[in-house]
Amino acid sequence: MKLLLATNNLHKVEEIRRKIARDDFELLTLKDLNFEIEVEEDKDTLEGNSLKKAFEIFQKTGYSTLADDTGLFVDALNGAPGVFSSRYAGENATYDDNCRKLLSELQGVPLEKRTASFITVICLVTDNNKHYFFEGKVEGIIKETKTGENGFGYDPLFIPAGFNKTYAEMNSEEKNQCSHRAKALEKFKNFLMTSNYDKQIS
Ligand code: ITT
Repeated sequence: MKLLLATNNLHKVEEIRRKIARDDFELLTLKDLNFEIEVEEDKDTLEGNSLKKAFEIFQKTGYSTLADDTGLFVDALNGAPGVFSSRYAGENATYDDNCRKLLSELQGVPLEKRTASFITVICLVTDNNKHYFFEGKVEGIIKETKTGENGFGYDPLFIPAGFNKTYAEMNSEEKNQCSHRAKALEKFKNFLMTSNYDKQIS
């Protein structure tokens, strides 16, 4: 059974692999296939972008494909950066550029008003007419300074509710137990188990 991960983000690959790796399951990456493709994320929802990524890559490769689209939705910024999380500070922005921009937009906003949600939508495409969505959401707050070295993206700024440290202060196992992506992947795993769908993925 083979499943292709439609992402160029190696941090995501690592988190997904840790969460759903199984002996009977071969997880392929675009890198494994020497496949270089950047799907334009021009939809205005996470669902739209995850479907677009999974569908385009399914069509090009023929493999059942899983794509992840994730956004950080900050309440005090009316949901920004949201679907634009990867290019918040500009087209070629680094993770650090995006974090700085977020901190500057939130300058002067007190901690209790720095509430935010991380949302991941995972889309599975198995043939031309079939796709499935799995969503994971975690609420939390945006810290006033970057803290922690682990993870990627906005991890040094996001403290999930119920914790007193950022994702970047957690080790990979801890983040992978409580994160938005982990929650979406749990739903995906349940779907595979309850639907027997794994027998059909190839
Ligand atoms: P692919 O589209 O190739 O999967 P990407 O990095 O562009 O990779 P997204 O559009 O889903 O992925 O993610 C948007 C941005 O949100 C991403 O660049 C990170 O800055 C941030 N992000 C996503 N998941 C994150 C996580 O688990 N922790 C922290 N930041 C994350």
